[in-house]
Amino acid sequence: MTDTAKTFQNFVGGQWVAPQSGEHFDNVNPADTRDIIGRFPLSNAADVAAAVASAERGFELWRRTPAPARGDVLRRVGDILSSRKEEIADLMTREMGKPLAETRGDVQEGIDTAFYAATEGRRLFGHTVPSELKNKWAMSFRRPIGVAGIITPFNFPMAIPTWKMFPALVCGNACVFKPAEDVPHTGHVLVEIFLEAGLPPEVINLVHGKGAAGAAIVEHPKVSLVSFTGSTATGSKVGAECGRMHKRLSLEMGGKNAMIVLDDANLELALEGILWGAFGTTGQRCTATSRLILQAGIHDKFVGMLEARAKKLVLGDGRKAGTDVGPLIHANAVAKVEKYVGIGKSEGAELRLGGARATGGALDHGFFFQPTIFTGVKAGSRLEQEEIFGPVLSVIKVVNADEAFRVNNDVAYGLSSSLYTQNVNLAFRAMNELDNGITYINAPTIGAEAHLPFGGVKQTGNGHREGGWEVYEFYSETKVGYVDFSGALQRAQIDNY
Ligand code: UN1
Repeated sequence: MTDTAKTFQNFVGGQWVAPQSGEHFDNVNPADTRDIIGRFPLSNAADVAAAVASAERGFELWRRTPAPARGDVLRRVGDILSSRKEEIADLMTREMGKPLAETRGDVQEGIDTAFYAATEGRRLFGHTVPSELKNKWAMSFRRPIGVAGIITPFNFPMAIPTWKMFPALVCGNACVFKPAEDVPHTGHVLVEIFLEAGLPPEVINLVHGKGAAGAAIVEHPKVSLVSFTGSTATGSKVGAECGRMHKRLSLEMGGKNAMIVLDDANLELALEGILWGAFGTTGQRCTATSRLILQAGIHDKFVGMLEARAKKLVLGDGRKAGTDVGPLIHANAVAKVEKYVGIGKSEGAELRLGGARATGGALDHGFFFQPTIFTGVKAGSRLEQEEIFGPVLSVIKVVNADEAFRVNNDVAYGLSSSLYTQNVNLAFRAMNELDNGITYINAPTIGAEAHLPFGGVKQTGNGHREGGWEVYEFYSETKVGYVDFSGALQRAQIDNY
């Protein structure tokens, strides 16, 4: 099949071009590795340099385009995404694996982000405040920054690039975009849509490739800001380089998110929540529920309910009706999950379900792994502390809410958390006390909406948020203007005191 696979190009300098490296890599369907979607450029530093030079030209034009007009382009992007939602979801499932219902949601998140961005072009608020001096005005306003380096992960092939690029563009920046090497087709289609919507060509540049291309973007002196979503290990390297070069940087990294179920919880509701939170997207979300903290009174009953339902989850090709759980993204992901199953066993946790690759029939051709549940997991063990990014759930038993909150907080990450209870006082205490960027009450750890700030504390991020109103701060620089119309020198802090 490789011979018939289409060869794709980068988009640099306002045109579709072959990589200067001359090299390509295969984009493979993780549900069936015999299915090659296409060959994509394995770009090098020279490709990135050409993309940055193009983006600098694009920026000079785009920064002078009024923000409401920039927003109009994003509105057209939203319209096109809406009209092509089904077709794009299908190609996303083919290259990424998650079931169609999930890739439809992923496209919808892009649509929501587009329409929010479109109207933000008519806000981008600054402040006008009184001056301490007579006949003088003081105000703040937003300026674009320059060339934005956008490096995105495989798990939300549409939503995450849109979270970053739509606000970057509305604020007047130009982009150099490198989608994850596992999902380049979605990145290609998104760039086609930008162009169809009327984005001036050099404002967007697409450079496919692997880590070397990402590193070249981060290291390029003319890339003024970087937004990266991926592993904490890679994020540390990106952070060190951006620190050295004084770049503005937004990092969105790992999670070890917990759902807490207390004795008074609605267990049926919590059961639906944990199945979705732990095994949706095959556990490959930064927000996936990878720890289940159960109060002792309902522990055994709830584990029984969970096991009975989890073993009925249907694994398969996400494009087939009836599939609940798709494959992992690649062979390395399978190896990592296998490694953590071994770690869990060696730490004395009890393997209650799964723990191995899922095989037989069509599954033999993909990267399928059984939904896996460990009970008796000790707080502080590696299984309980480290991000796995797969369908592995660790169950921890606690005596009360205080202990549950402590266990939730005692990890290096802090993206999302969840509490199931009927007790309104505990619900509000949890929102104050759980060390996460997002806390859900009576809902699982996944399901963030595009118009609210998204991000985490501790090792999950570096203090920035995506989504909502906050992301517009990241993609713009605040400038202050003073206008003195008194006709005299007025010295602040001196002449008025
Ligand atoms: C991620 O977890 O990698 O909140 C992003 C959610 C989605 C986005 C998740 N809207 O689950």
